[in-house]
Amino acid sequence: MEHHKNQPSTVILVTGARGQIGTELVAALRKVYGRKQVIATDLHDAAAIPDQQRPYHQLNVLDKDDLESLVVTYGVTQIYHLAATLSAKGEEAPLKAWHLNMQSLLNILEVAKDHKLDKVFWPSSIAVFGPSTARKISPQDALLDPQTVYGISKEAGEQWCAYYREHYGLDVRSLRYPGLISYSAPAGGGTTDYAVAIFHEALQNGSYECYLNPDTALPMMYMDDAVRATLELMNAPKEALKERGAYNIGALSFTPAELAIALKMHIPDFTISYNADKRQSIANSWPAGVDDAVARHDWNWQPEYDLTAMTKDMFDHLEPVYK
Ligand code: AKB
Repeated sequence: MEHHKNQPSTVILVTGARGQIGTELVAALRKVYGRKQVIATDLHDAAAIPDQQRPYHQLNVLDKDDLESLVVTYGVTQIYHLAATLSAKGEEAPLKAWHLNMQSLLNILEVAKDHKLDKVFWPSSIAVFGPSTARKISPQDALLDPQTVYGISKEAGEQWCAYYREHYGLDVRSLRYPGLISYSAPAGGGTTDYAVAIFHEALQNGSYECYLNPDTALPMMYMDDAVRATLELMNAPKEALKERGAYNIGALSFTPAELAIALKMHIPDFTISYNADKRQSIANSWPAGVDDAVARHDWNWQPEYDLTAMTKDMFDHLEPVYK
């Protein structure tokens, strides 16, 4: 039976709840379902978590017994599994990243299957694409040839999700997130993180040294759009979702030079310099944009934030912090 979003029986567990996506997704889920219906979990010590951010539990997603005991104790009906090591950090310790990303997903899928959970959300990424994908805009059904361990874990994860869906009837849903831009929590360990760091450095120092070349276009999205996309996908009727893997979702595509121009509208004397590092080769393997026609068709996906609106909203929230 599908739980309607307003039924009190919906209990959601979120892993990686203190991360860049988790911070905002937990808040959005609590608005819809109520605070107590959303159990936040992460590696941080529970003692440090303020009351208004509870229920919160310290959880290492590699510990399947702990995960299972939370699911049973709270009568969890849905899991949003966000904990992962991202692309740049993953290259520093590939086997560790593989183990975390894959084993945690398998733990979630197993527990969800065994306890007959209603739904699971697991994010994939544009990191599934590689050099054989059309550089300008990647189709939904592109050949996946990821170049990073993170990307390989996302490609394999898409296959595992499809396996559990097909073999066990588990309702697991997934999006290929582009680089995400937000003001609440820092991005960490990704290749697209520059698009968040640049705002903080611009406001703090008036300048930024970018680790990608000026003309490196990548798919990006404002967090409000990403959170809305996630909730819309999770609330879409199951029969409408025809995609076997994860859905491409597009919003923005810009280069560091273009983002710098948008920032200059707010800080006219902002300066940017470039000093490409290892992350450049990861960025070079990703497309500049994605074709999201299938998501638009299946569950009416529509982005709302363009570059100007995103930049303005970032400044509206961050300017008071640095005053
Ligand atoms: C990263 O840069 O690794 C992530 C992603 C695109 O999945 N932001």
